[in-house]
Amino acid sequence: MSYKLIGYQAPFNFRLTKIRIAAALAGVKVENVHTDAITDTDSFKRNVSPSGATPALQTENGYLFESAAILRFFGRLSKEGIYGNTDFEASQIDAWVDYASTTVDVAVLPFLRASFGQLTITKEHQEEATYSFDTIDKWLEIRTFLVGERLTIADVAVFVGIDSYLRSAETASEVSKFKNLNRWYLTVLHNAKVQEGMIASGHDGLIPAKKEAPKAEAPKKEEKKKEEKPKKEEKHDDEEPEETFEEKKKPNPLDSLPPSKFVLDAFKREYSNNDTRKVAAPYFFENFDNEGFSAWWCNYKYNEENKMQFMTANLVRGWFQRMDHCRKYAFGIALIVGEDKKHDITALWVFRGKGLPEIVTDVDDTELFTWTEIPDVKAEAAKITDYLAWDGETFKDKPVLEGRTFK
Ligand SMILES: N[C@@H](CCC(=O)N[C@@H](CS)C(=O)NCC(=O)O)C(=O)O
Repeated sequence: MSYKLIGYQAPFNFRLTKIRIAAALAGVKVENVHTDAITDTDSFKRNVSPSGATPALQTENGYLFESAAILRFFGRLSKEGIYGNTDFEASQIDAWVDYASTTVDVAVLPFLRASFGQLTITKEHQEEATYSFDTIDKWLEIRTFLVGERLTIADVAVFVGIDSYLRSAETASEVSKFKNLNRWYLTVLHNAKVQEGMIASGHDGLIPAKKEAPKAEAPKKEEKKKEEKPKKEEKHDDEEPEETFEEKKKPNPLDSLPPSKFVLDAFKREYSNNDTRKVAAPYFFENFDNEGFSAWWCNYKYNEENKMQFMTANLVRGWFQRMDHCRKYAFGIALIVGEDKKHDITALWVFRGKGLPEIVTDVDDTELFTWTEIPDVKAEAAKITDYLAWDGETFKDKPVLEGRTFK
């Protein structure tokens, strides 16, 4: 039997990811159906999901809605004990699945919405999230998994919420201090079936990129006067580095390049603190070192698939997050240009060294873009300046809707 999973597939849709992981654990095949157009119809609300919300699942016996119910459905189908081995264990699992829906997801959702610019995180949001992490951390002090001795759908339900927080919250590094939660998260993440489900849901399945402390990103041009000094990340003396979410660093050939007269950090400071057209752009053209650096035009290959602007912005945000380890060697501007439901992603990047560095080609997103090296930056000064300034002749036909700076 193949099931049809109805919902919008996107890496940040943790409800869909939850179901995909359960399906992988249960060994059932699930086909994804995108349903932007049909969920708001009377027929969908009468027969599939009363509020029109997704995910929903089409089965041979009819439809199911509520992601937790679908999770349980696959749990029951599994012969692998992912819904416990006794009735009592199954009830313990129910308790955690409910806790995930009523407490963890509720605490984490504001952070996902904030990452789309839909709300601003308050002290109360942060306290609620921290509280829920603390409760799980204490439970895991003497346990490997939430229930029993093996991975169950209880772990899946809680995992996707924590994962969503780690990828969307500016304060994600906060989770590292909950050592048991941290250890459990990595155990679940590294499970082969969990990986299979995550990848099937469009998620990269990687350890989340380490977040920088909160700072003003993508400031409006007029606000681009002063760069806020990045706040130091909270350090905890008892932290063991190998237990954090940070990816291990490998030696980088860019570190052994001969010194360059173009100091990327100095340019970033000029760009953050001064008028772009009058100061930062001229600084760039005067100092750019064509031997020690390369500059690139970069365009998204699948612009025709862009739909809602906030989703495209989220795609760019995710891309920049996954580029985080390149910060010392890269500067970039990504712009969403065009109109609301018909827009493109276009970017300008500057990298240390010649050719696309390995640390950049290692990022999965890199192959979603076409890359064209700019042989002589001065020859393309007008266009480069427009990108730096997020306006100008270049965007006459497709105005800049929003942008993000990688610096
Ligand atoms: N409790 C529900 C929540 C479903 C939900 O809010 N889904 C979102 C997308 S992930 C949605 O469909 N929102 C639009 C709507 O509610 O019409 C579940 O876990 O399935």
